[in-house]
Amino acid sequence: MAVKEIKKSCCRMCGMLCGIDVHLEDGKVVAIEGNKEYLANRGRICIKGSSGLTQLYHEDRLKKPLKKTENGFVEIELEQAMDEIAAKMKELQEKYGTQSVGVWKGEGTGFAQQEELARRFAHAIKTPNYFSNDTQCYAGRYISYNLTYGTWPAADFRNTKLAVIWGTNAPASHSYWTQDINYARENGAKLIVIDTMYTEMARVSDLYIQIKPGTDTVLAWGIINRLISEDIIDMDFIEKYTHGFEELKEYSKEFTEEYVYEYTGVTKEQLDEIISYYKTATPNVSSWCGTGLEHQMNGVNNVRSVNYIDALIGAIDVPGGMVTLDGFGPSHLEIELEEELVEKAIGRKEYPVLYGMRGECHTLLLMDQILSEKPYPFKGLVMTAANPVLTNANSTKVVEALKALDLLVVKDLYMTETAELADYVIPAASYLERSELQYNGINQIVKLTEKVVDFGLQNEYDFFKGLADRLGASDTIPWENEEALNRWLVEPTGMSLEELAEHRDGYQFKPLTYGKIQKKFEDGEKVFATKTGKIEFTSEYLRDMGYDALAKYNSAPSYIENPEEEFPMILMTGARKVMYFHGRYRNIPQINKVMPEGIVEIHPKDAANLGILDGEKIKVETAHGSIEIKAKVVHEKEIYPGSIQITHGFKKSNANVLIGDGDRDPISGFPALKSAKARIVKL
Ligand SMILES: Nc1nc2c(c(=O)[nH]1)N[C@H]1C(S)=C(S)[C@@H](COP(=O)(O)OP(=O)(O)OC[C@H]3O[C@@H](n4cnc5c(=O)[nH]c(N)nc54)[C@H](O)[C@@H]3O)O[C@H]1N2
Ligand SMILES: Nc1nc2c(c(=O)[nH]1)N[C@H]1C(S)=C(S)[C@@H](COP(=O)(O)OP(=O)(O)OC[C@H]3O[C@@H](n4cnc5c(=O)[nH]c(N)nc54)[C@H](O)[C@@H]3O)O[C@H]1N2
Ligand code: SF4
Ligand SMILES: [Mo]
Repeated sequence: MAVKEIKKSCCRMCGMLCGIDVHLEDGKVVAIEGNKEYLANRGRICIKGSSGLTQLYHEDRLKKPLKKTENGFVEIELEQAMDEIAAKMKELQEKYGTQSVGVWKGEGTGFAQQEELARRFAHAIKTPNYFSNDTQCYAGRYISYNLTYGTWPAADFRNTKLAVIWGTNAPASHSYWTQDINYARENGAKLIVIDTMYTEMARVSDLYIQIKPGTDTVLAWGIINRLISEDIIDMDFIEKYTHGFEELKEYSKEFTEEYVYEYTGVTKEQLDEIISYYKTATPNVSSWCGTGLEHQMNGVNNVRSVNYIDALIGAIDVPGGMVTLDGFGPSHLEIELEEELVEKAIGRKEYPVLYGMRGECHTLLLMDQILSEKPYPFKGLVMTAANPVLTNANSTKVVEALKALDLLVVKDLYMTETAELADYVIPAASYLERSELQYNGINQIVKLTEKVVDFGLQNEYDFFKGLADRLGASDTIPWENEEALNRWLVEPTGMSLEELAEHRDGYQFKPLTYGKIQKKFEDGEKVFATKTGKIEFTSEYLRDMGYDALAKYNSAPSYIENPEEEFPMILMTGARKVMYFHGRYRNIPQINKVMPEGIVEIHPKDAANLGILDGEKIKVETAHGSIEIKAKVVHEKEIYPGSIQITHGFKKSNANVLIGDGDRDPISGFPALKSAKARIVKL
């Protein structure tokens, strides 16, 4: 009789961290199912989640460290690899300065402790140069919400009366939110979806607004203008908790209805309907801004202008609105760095808000600095859980720059497109081979994931600890192993690791509560961590830095600002497909067969004009590069006319070959991944 057991973890095949039951027989994983008790996903998982089993035992997984030689990669022992990597880092730091090496953590290991650990390691070895996928993801929105509220309030979808979804397709990208939104809809809530494409989310909405790519700020200001003039705002809330209303009101007058219709493609009937939904549901309205808004020239202000709407109607800390969350209160791994080194952080001068609020250096500027050696040489990069050859804007430059390094170390599960460029490739232990703290925001849950199996592969902690020890930074990364680190992390919470481990279905440290800000305010506490202590329509922090204090529409997409006849189409990239995750899972058969190759989605009228048939191989060209790719002629409702969409992550039709790194949001420095200029050439 086989010994059967179930271990409880969190799925990390994407960032949603669904609760999972991992079924084992005689120590071997035989199935992964959703954990029904886990509040976030309530038992459901997606095709990626169940495919965690295929990934765990995949024959392509790296098992031995590899070193690049003249004859290609050769296997070496882990200790040797770690010794050689550390020796090379030391040599580079001695020769070019401690800042000449850096660390890059990708989406593969996520956030929370893994992000903090990677940054701590960088600072421990005296370099300010910590990079991550967050210079193309999340940080833009983090900045936006924090500029307005001093925190990022969460959308309370389950209890909402109106969910407003801007540039996100939850069924593909944020799985269980769809459950939450559907739950609210069953209780009478309405759903507005604002997207350039008729997505799965749009299909179940009460109102779908097809917007012209990159113009969301204009629509948001148009809504603001109407809400103010029709007095659908909450003046008590505004007077008590906000700052900058008069400036906002004045600027909103520029967004006349005619201008909004003309500019965004939204119709009068649609705007009227949006306003009537707000009127009925206010203040129990929750909104979410996806990367559809963030991956734009005006990304930060897109999101801020949407924040304004929520604040104007007083949707803050009310049921079904935007709620401020309680934290679990663990220790944090961040450590300070000397000012003299901070000043050398790559991208800090150009994007001080990004560095100031996130402690992130800029990956796009890194590529330029590697190639130019200006303002100083950058020579060595330790990268874990990232595949920027497929995921960073301007792949051609990424390849050139990574090749120019004296040392590139990549830690991954597989030999990726980026790992192929490395001097050393270190096999990684996956999420099922680690134990770490994972959180769920809106449900206020913490979970210590169970290590399910052990193949003897090195985890993230041992990697950084091993390098720190060899580089004389043991004092800063002192914990003996991952468990000791976890123990230290939970210390201030009053809960021991053992107690936490008993909550195998996740521990809800506090139920969600409303009215916190009102209560705090009355108690005379500083409510919002902004400069004025209020919700800031005008950011005084931005004003001090020389930016416009208000979220103006200053940086339109380049296809509007600098139109070029030879590139008449608008190129959007990266719209999520449920089965893939960025560059991952092309090697998982049950996933790959659903979508074996990249496609460019195109409007039937545009296809007809160009004489292109569904399924035909065509060429997409931009000023930065060209790819050959299969055309998918979609239904006329499905995509904004004149625009095309390519999901990134395919090696043969790499969307990021087409995307330049020059068009950037002025505050976050994010590349405009979703409104580039392109043309289509028939082959
Ligand atoms: N299956 C799967 N899930 C994922 C990921 C994945 O790769 N695969 N990635 C994860 C990560 S790291 C992230 S950051 C999230 C991102 O998840 P989402 O925020 O949902 O991001 P996208 O799918 O890139 O884009 C969302 C929508 O924006 C629309 N859009 C494009 N341009 C515009 C515009 O100008 N205005 C508006 N209003 N809409 C526009 C697109 O049509 C698309 O439907 O997904 C996460 N979840
Ligand atoms: N054109 C375009 N480009 C985009 C986007 C877009 O919308 N359009 N979206 C952007 C966004 S939002 C993001 S977040 C980035 C993501 O970009 P990346 O950070 O490069 O993310 P992935 O491609 O998912 O690569 C993660 C890697 O981690 C590895 N991995 C998985 N688990 C582990 C582990 O436990 N340990 C280690 N060491 N490695 C592991 C995987 O095998 C994979 O190779 O892409 C961005 N790129
Ligand atoms: S949505 Fe799918 S891949 Fe993402 S955590 Fe949940 S089960 Fe895993
Ligand atoms: Mo992301």
